[in-house]
Amino acid sequence: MTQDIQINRRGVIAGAAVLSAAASTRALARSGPAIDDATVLILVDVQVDFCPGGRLAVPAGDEVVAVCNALATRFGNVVLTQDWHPEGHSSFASSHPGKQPFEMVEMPYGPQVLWPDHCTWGSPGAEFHPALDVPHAQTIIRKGYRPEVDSYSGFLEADRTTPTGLGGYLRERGATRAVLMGLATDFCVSWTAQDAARAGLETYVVEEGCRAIDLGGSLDRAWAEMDALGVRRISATELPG
Ligand code: VGL
Ligand code: ZN
Repeated sequence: MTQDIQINRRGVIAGAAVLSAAASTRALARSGPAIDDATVLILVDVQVDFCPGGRLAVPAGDEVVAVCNALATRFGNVVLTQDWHPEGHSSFASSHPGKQPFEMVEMPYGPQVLWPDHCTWGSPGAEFHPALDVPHAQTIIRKGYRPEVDSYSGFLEADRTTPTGLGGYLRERGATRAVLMGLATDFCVSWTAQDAARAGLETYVVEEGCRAIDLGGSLDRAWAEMDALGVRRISATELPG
């Protein structure tokens, strides 16, 4: 008898847990963004050099491609960003004698991580991943093309004053909402998402559509900084089908 009651109770508790999981999935689904004419999907730096085998490979970076392809079909407005550096760019360790990739240097605009050479314009590594399939993307914003300044953000270069034009483009297009994913979560996705929020866009980052470099705690820091600016971290399941 006692045993039965326990079993029943467990069953009830298990049932309640299933119900509340379903309810919270529905609640999460409601918290996701609408996808309408004022919503833009920004796919950040889904490029060969950021994928396994590339020159600045993000672990499992290529796994974002399928997520991008699947979600992009639901968006009428898609913008791609493309990291696009000249040879000898100042963000490359090879431009700083005695420095190694992933060391820091002080630039006139502030601290800068030094990277392996990557995404040099015209090189195969600068191309979008060959499996990225978003023919309906409307705009490609290139960034990091000035030799002396890096640009993680698709909106503002690392001097934090020079615009790429994306903010003006989205304003003119009437965008009020941005959904982001791509590479790398803790650098170009985070900086672009933060600037989108600062530009007044309601901003969402789709977590499973991103992969991180994670240098010295940079991933946790990036999520905290995005959170502080009101960027919403969501799962693809929260997007309307
Ligand atoms: C990126 C480091 C250097 C990125 C670009 O796309 O996250 N990271 N350049
Ligand atoms: Zn770069």
